[in-house]
Amino acid sequence: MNPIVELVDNSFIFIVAISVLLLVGVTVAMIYFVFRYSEKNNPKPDQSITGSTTLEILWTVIPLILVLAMFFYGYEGFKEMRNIPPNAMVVKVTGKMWFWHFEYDNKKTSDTLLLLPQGKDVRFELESADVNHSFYVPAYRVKEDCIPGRTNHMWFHTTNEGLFDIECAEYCGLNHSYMLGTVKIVPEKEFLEWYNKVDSVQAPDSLKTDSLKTVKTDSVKTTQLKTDTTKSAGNKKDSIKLNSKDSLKRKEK
Ligand SMILES: [Cu+2]
Repeated sequence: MNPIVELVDNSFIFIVAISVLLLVGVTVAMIYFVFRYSEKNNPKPDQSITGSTTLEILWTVIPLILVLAMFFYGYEGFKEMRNIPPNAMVVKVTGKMWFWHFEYDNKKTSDTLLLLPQGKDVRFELESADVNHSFYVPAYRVKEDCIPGRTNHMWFHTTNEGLFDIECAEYCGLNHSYMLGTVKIVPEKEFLEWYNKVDSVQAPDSLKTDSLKTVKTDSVKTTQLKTDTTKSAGNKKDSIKLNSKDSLKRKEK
């Protein structure tokens, strides 16, 4: 299991358990006191109750221990979140109004969909192109602000294959609630196939033909050749047409 997920869940369950215990304890005591010390049952107020040092110490020390325990569990999770493995793969995340932009080490980019290999440590470098955003991946229990003019860091270890939500957790304007994305975790082989595939780019205008508007960067030269052959093929077609017209004319004659 992912260490961050485990630690965050432990501290969450610990805090919820203590909260539930306190809620139940306080509620039960309150209901008991309502009946036990009601005016109806005690027409004359009891004047014998005085201060108790033992009680004072108990209700100071017990909550202190509980709060320190909550801090301990929280801090364990925080340490793990800050302890970024040095050889983790890096993805640059840029929050923009209103979508997520991802850039990998080899300059490959994508918007909204974040493809990651299974079983890897991934370090995110978080930036913003405009206003404050917050990169939040609930399934991995991580959330970190994207602030213009600075780079924040975050990481997690990818575990199960599948699709996981990305949300913006910092109100960032009109379409904040639509600033969603998806982490897609796939086997490493499948990821590398995508990662090593060169993105298609727009061909320069001089190379554009009607049927071929986008070409791969590494096949630009081939395209130029193809364009030339298309032209000469076109010429041939024209000449064939001319010939057939000629022959028709001849037939008419
Ligand atoms: Cu946002």
